[in-house]
Amino acid sequence: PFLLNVLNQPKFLDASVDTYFIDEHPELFQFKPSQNRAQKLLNYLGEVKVNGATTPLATDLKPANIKAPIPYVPAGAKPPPGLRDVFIKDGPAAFAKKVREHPGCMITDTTFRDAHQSLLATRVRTFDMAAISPYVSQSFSNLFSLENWGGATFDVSMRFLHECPWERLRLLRELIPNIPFQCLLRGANAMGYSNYPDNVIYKFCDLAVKNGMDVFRVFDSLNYLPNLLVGMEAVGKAGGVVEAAIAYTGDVSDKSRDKYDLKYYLDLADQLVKAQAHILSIKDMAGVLKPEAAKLLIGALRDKFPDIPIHVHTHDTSGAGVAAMLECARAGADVVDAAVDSMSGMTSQPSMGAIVASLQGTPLDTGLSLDEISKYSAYWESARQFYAPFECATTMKSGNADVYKHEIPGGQYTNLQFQAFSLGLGNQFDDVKRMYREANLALGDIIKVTPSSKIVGDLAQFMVQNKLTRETLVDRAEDLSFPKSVVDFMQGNVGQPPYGFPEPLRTKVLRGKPKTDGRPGENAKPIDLDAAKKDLEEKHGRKLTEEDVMSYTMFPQVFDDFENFRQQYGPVDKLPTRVFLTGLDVAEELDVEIESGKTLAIQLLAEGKLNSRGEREVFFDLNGQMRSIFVLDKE
Ligand code: 3PY
Ligand code: ZN
Repeated sequence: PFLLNVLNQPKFLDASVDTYFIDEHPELFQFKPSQNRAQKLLNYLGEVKVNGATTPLATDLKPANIKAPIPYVPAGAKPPPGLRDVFIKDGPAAFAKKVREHPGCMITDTTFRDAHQSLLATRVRTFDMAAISPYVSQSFSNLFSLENWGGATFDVSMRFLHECPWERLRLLRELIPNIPFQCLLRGANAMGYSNYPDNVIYKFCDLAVKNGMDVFRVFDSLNYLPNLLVGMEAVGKAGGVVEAAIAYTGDVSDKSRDKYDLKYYLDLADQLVKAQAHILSIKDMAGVLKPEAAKLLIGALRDKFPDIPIHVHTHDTSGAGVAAMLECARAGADVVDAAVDSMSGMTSQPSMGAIVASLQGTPLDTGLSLDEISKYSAYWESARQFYAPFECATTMKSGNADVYKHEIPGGQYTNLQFQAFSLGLGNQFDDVKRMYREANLALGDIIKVTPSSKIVGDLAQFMVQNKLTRETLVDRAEDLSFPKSVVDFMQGNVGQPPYGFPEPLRTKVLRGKPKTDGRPGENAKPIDLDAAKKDLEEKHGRKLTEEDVMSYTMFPQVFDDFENFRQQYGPVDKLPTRVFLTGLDVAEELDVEIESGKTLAIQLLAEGKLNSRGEREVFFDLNGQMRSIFVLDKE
């Protein structure tokens, strides 16, 4: 911009300044053609037309060519006040107090995060969330929170959707100012799959709050307290609501089980409450908290901790999710998780409509309206069809109470089932589930949630491949080449499991390799984030934000690929989902609002024949003008 201003100076134009410097440096005028966003989007649409989806589609199913019905919201309507107003005005402690004093049972809506992580491979795009957000803000102001960030959404949004998770957060915040936002924080792993230096966790939480996040559900995949504390402290320091989560496994209603009994949960809860949690959460990631167990566990927690709000998360894998959440509410939980009806059930959360209807007119009434839920559900019933290529329902037809045996988390279950089917082993999925149980027991019966669930999954697969049983695994352990995740776990790099490591398996796997007995990230060197920013800007040749640096720090390769992609193809997140996934049909017209008040009118006119360079010319009408681009045909 500086040079261009110089070139426009009258003195320069009438040649009254000395231009030798410019004459001697012709390279200053070799500008990289600055491609505008419209041109970049045409590149994208051309690429998808010629070479197909840029994000791998999991099945042959096509996204539906329909419109999702958005309920009417008067333009400029001010959203009703919600709980977020309390948080903003009076801070997290007052917020928690208000929640505890509320007489009814409150709901967290997981539709924007865990529901699609569990049903649609985490593929729901900002575009479809934003479209319904004004309605959510108007009609669901009584929610405790809207879970819309964290877990797998952070890396999947960059990796497969080519969109920025921070932009998602900011846009939703703008559209929904009144309802608290909730994210899932993997303790010392933040949004990732292994631990980061503490300064990264602190900076991440600080930025998340600044971008609009409110409630952080902090968990650790082994319930390892030191890992949990890092996340909790980082959230607290950032000014967010610290929701400390205990991952639930086993069955407290089964007296014959000696691990993960009531005492285990009460002791851990005690430590979390002492560590300044604002809210206590039970995170039943597999959906194994039976109604009877829910009554026992939540009842005992309520008795022991009368002042702290209790929030329960579950999955409906067995089909008992609604029943379990009702028991939780009756036993004194302040908040339970649900997904809107059309995005609920099976490995997702239980149905919001069912829970709301069941509590209606009772002292635990949620304050949500069934009519509004019905419209919200109709929207997602349609919008879900854009994601048909990722639909878990292609292989999963119903709930299944096997989950009480294998304890596979909701998000992982659909992944494993999908893998089994795509390898042609669909009919052996039962074996995979049985082996998952065996692998878990071989590892000492651990808590299974990201990333410990992957360790168990990797070992299960390894046992199937090598035709091992739990006994032969231990017998032959010294000669086997174990998956890296299993070795890592045995080294203590994930944390310490509550009941210790399995012996003699650990010694046989490690064969003298070093072990960590404390917190794995304790001695990790801080990352110099300012230096990282400079390097990253140099690498990508443009100014980047602190948020970009954070994305890069947690997912270097994923961020680099994403950054290159957005430089080449522009704001693809502004395209409707069907078009994003499978492109335009010939003659189809599309309006793309690339920013407020700036809309591109695009029509695909034709796709040319293959030329001698192996390219095809794709013709568009852009805002009334013909444009064409050449795309290399990769087939
Ligand atoms: C995640 O870590 O992504 C989870 O959803 C755990 O349940
Ligand atoms: Zn979950």
